[in-house]
Amino acid sequence: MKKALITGVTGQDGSYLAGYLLEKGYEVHGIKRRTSLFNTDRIDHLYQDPHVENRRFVLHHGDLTDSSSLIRIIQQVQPDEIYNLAAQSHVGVSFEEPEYTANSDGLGTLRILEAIRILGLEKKTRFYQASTSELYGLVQEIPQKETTPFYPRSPYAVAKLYAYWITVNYREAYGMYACNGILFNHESPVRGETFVTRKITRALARIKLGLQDCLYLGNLDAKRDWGHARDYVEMQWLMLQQNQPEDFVIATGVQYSVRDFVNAAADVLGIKIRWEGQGVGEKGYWVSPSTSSMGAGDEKLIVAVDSRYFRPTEVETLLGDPTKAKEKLGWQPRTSFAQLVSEMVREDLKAAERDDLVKRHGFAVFDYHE
Ligand code: NDP
Ligand code: GDR
Repeated sequence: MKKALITGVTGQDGSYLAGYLLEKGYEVHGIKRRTSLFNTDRIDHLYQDPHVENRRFVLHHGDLTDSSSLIRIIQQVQPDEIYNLAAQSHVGVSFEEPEYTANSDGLGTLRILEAIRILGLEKKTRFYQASTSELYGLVQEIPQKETTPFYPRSPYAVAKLYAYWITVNYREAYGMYACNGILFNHESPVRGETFVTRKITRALARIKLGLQDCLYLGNLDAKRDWGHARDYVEMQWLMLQQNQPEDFVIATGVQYSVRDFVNAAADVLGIKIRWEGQGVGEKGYWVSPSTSSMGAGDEKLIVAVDSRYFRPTEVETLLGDPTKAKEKLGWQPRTSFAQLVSEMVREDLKAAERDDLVKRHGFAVFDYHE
């Protein structure tokens, strides 16, 4: 039975990958950080009681900023494959926590590679690094492929640039099977709530049910190549099953703006938006057919641009060219943009309906701000 170790197992990709590898018959080990509240919501469905014999899903406490924990866990598990998915993964937050982001996302990668080497596992353990389309930043070529020059535009992207090159360096210097998946944005119903797609689907579902008034966003003109996390984790696994380690771009090859995403999500909910103004003054109004409380012809402000969500340096446009992955890995994204948006909205609508039920039965009168 093959053993895999996943850092960032409690995150979006970690949860999909753990499920995928368990289905494939792997023994899966995950590293989670110590937190004051439970942080395992995304993997609770995979949980196996530590008292059960021969369990195939095991969690370890550790942190990418703590070499001692990484060496201990890798020594204990002796994994065939390591997937380094852990990161401070929010680009906007990286401007506020640049040093921590460099430590966890940049040096964290080095710590794992060094642990593999110190433990003499260079020929046994295959290593996957979660690289990112953010490396292209201020894009030098459209669409972006494996050979497109990098131009990172955030502390996050600069940290990930270090991680990318240290992975290449350990492959070349020590003959390790180490590779980078340069993944473009991928989303799902368990995407973190502060990334723009999930922020939109969650807020519009709540607005639809009257639980929230307005959705505040930053740059509506930013364009991204959005795929589904479920599809992308399969490529992470496949990259470690090749004869030679290589780096691959994984993307859909189709691009939409943030405003397109808002319109698509609103569409699923039967909300029509009229846009007015531009830049920081741009606003989106819910137009008829709308809520029962609104009269004919009334409009309701539901989207507004707030400059606090703008970044000091923005990545305006990303569009991937996944030709290499198509040819060598047989990559074919299975989920379209419309299907992705629809799945996310429907899941958030279910959650909003639960909240609404609680509220209508008088349980949501408690206000944390009172
Ligand atoms: P998430 O933010 O959902 O998950 C990140 C994971 O890393 C969480 O489990 C988090 O733990 C953990 N983590 C954060 N800091 C540390 C640390 N210091 N030590 C140990 N664990 C830590 O990210 P995604 O699942 O979306 O992304 C997975 C990886 O892929 C990340 O490296 C990201 O940068 C990269 N990536 C993501 C893309 C995307 O579109 N999703 C595209 C390209 C690359 P906790 O749950 O406790 O917060
Ligand atoms: P990104 O994702 O920065 O591409 O990084 P995010 O969803 O945060 O932003 C995408 C674009 O939307 C614009 N935007 C907003 N973003 C957020 N978060 N909140 C807003 O209110 C908002 N309004 C507009 C952003 O400016 C940006 O242009 C994600 C992460 O998963 C990284 O870890 C990963 O490496 C890359 O995708 C590929």
